[in-house]
Amino acid sequence: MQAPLVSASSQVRRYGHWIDGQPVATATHIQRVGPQSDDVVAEFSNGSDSDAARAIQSARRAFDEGPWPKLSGTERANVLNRWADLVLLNLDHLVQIEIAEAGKTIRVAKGDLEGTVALMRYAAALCHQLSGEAFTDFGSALQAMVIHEPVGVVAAIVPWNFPTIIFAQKVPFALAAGCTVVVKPSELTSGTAYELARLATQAGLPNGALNVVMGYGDPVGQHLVQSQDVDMVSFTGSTATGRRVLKGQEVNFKRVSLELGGKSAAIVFDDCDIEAAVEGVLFSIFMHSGQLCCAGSRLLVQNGIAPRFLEALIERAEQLKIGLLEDPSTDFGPVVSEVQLQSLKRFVARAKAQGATILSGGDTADSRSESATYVGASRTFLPTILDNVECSMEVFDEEAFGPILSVTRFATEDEAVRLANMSKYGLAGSVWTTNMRRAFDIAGKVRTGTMEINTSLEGQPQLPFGGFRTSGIGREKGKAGLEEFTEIKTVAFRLEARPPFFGAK
Ligand code: TXE
Repeated sequence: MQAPLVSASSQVRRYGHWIDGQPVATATHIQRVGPQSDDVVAEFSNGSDSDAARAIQSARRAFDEGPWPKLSGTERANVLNRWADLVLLNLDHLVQIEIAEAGKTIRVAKGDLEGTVALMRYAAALCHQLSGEAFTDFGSALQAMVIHEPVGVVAAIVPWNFPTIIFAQKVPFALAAGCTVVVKPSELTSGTAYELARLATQAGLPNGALNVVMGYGDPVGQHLVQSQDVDMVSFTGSTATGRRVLKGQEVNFKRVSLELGGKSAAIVFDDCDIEAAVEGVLFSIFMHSGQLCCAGSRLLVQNGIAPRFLEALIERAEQLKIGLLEDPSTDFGPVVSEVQLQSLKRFVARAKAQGATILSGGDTADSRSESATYVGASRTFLPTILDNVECSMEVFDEEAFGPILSVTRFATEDEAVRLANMSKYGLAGSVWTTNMRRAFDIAGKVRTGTMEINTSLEGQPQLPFGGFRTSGIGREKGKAGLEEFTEIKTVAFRLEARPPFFGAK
């Protein structure tokens, strides 16, 4: 039987928390005005400290007393696979929520949900792979094992840009390791987290193994970060909030994984396949209106090809179709909120004042006559390309978190590497060249968690994701993404009594 939403009587979905396998109503709600218009599209529970505490206690009980951590890998995998099946069955509903709350185009939203299912199935397969090591070379009297145990109760704090994918990079992996989880979705996009948790219960996940508590970062996120009953915080969001999460551990020392910002470089050489490079660069900065941490937001282009490359890039950027998010031919949509929109406008104004040249975009879509009639035009920031960006400018290394590409030219390979590494971040990047020796050399020299050669934004579940420097700590996805949610335990055992260490009694 499907548990009802707290209220689904009108177009506006009203959500409670999901705690201990059931919906929990709250007195007050956060109204979500959708990215596309002034309409309220959902109401999320405005969680309190006591709601957060209740969700933590539910997860704590499920870990300390419940069956989940003690199940076999096969039993856990069966639940995760059934969960993935249910997500597929409910895909259209989940896609509609992502369109309404996150402002995704239908193509991006579908891709996210399919990616979510793939991550769940991969995590299910990993349930069988929590193996350890055995040490048998200490002589006949002693042997030892090194094993992975679930870390315990995990608080998964999720941002608004990829509410399902980021959820799925954390939650199924934590569950596969035998942990129990409390999810705190963004106050802008909480709907799919609730739905995914409801479907998990339907798939047979024991009550309390996955809880969703909605609300603002303060108090709900803050409570999760500080609680003594939470063993690990897995956080994705801004570098500033990531710092607060780390500071919260001065007392507790709980495990923390952080997936934060980026200012990734796409390095384009004269000898690249120009058409493929243009499409790859375009995709990596303008997908979901550039609201992704691994966006290729810095273009480093070699002098010889720069004029031709930029001409082709501008032409393609200006062809991107802005329109109704539900229309499969729409390429590009609004940014998530008015706050974010104003921040992008100020960012471009500062870049201009510091000497950058706007080659394309720089304003909202209602400034372009052919887009002016589209209902979300005034909330859509046009694909923007800024030229003549120097290392000293803010735009060179600050994350805009929107569709803004900065362009810097280079002459040599060494200069390209130096510019790419001139960043406080180290999340991702790409290199575009037909010279494979050079490509691998550069992939080795750029200090980021992911480097791609002649491609961008490959997000397969097998590939670990995370950053160097202020881009974060730890890895999600891949086998590393499972081990992240485990503690290592050494178990030594004597087969014969050890000779006494101290003198005779
Ligand atoms: O992020 P926050 P916001 C960047 C982007 C954006 C900026 C602000 O530049 O403009 O961050 O966005 C919860 N303790 N990114 O405000 O604050 C919060 O409720 C615990 C990059 O949305 O980092 C939400 O669930 N949790 C990013 C989550 O943290 C707290 C994606 C992220 O919110 C908290 C999104 C606290 N004190 C924005 N305060 C990326 N790297 O992918 C807030 N939260």
